[in-house]
Amino acid sequence: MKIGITCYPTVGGSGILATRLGVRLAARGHEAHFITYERPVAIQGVDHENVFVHLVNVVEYPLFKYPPYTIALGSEMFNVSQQRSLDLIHVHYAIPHATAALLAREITGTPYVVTLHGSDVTILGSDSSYLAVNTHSVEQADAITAVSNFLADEAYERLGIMQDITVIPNFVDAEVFSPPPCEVIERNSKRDVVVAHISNFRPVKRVQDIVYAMSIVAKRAPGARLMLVGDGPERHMTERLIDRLDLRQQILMTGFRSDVPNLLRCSDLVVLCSETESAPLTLLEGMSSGLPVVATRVGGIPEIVEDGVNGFLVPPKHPEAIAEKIMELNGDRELRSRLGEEARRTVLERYTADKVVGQYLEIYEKVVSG
Ligand code: GMT
Repeated sequence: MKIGITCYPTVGGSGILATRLGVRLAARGHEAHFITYERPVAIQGVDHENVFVHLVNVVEYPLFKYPPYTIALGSEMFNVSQQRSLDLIHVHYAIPHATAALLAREITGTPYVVTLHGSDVTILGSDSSYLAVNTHSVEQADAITAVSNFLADEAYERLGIMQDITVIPNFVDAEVFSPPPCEVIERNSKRDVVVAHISNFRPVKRVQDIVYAMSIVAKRAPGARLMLVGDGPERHMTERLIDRLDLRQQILMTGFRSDVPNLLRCSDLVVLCSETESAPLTLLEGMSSGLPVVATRVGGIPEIVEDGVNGFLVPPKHPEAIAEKIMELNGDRELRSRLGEEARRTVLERYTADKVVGQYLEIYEKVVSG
């Protein structure tokens, strides 16, 4: 099959997921044609004979305050559909990709599949600035998928989608994100824990809650360390808070890193305290690495994390609760191993490429056969 794929190429889990999927489809002999404004980060430096990148050209013009990206994207979808005889276009993150795909289909007849990822439904998608056109563009798709049951329900409710939405979970490469040996620290040595948090530092992630939690942990387990990996709008504010709480010794801000699998192998647990989240990749990556997770009981997280089985769930906006769970794991190496093994098992059972890619192919086949 020849599949056009549109996503945000540089930021966010939706782009990472779309790229992972494209590479897996290519490995199975399909053609993956990325139609994006930049080469997706996750395939930079990787060449594959079935992966192609078509860059959207947004023409600057003095008249424009906001260059019309949706039209440029729709035009490139049209061009690629014609030149490469695409069977379908799969867009990840509805805004504005679904609208561009709808426009392109009007001209070429090329069907499109929309995968809903998160704020394209829960935050931006349901804002009145986007709602009407976003809902129409999603509703008109030849198939709609969502990355969690939570998100599908939100789309029915907030966007008023009437069409069936198929839930297909996110996935990780379980060979890349695998348990130790760690190259730097021996994970089971007798010491306080190393906690990892990986995100794009957007307000929704509430990174500062983890810093507050760490200030509580530091009093009881002075050897515990927190690694904050990533970059984004709240990074500087977070740094200032770390200084104010005098936690420079305990918290390391690494910035953006390309060696996340190894950082996870050198950690003892993963923390995520978002106020909403549809299906976080960072949890899957931590769990695949054999780590227990401490995460907020919001959105689609309880579909992945079973409290007390493969990690712990805590209420949102509650640093004391995060600290308490970190301390529980800090004091009990056996508990860490048990939850970590269960976490890895959860991923192998439900969230690997082998379990998930076929579910997308089934959707494509249905769409193409009409
Ligand atoms: O929706 C967003 O906020 C951005 C989006 C992204 O591109 O990273 O994140 C969403 O999609 C990811 C990939 O499916 C999920 O891992 C995230 O949970 C989800 N974010 C939210 O729901 C806030």
